[in-house]
Amino acid sequence: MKMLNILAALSLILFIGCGGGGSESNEQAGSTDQTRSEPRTIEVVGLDQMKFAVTANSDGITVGDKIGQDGLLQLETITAKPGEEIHIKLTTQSKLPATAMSHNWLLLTLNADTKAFATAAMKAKDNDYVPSDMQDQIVAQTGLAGGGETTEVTFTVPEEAGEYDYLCTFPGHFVGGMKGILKVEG
Ligand SMILES: [Cu+2]
Repeated sequence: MKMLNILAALSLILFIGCGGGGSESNEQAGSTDQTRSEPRTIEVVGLDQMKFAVTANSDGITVGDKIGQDGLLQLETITAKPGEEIHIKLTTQSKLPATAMSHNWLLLTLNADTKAFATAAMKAKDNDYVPSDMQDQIVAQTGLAGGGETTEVTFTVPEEAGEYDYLCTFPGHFVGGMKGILKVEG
């Protein structure tokens, strides 16, 4: 943990030191450890069909059926290493008003009661459908994104191996299937 933070800080200093202009030779000279401290970005699309989707299959995720337009695929599982930095970039694809169709992405703790969390969330409209008395069950959360909007979060994958639920807490979406699993493999 601490080591990763130090590496992240070091690579930031190196980056600033380069003036951000990006001297390619310097970047290539960077050790693999520094490369690994860059967050992994996963671009997720939120659909009216109440599903998380991605544009293509890739390493570190598993996908299901095609969904929506543009050949999107349903995102089912994200596989991650303990302590890995992940950047979720969620974009809502919808023509509906935000009050009728918005999405968020919340990762819950290993022992969270996801169903109870989603039920409580429905009553938490004033807090963007995040139950404020259940903060201890949240590992990471984005804001709400209406049609055409993007919301993001970068978080550190928990150290404990296991299957962590993620979901959208907009009313009805969890029950509709807007959920998946972050598999932490030690
Ligand atoms: Cu949703």
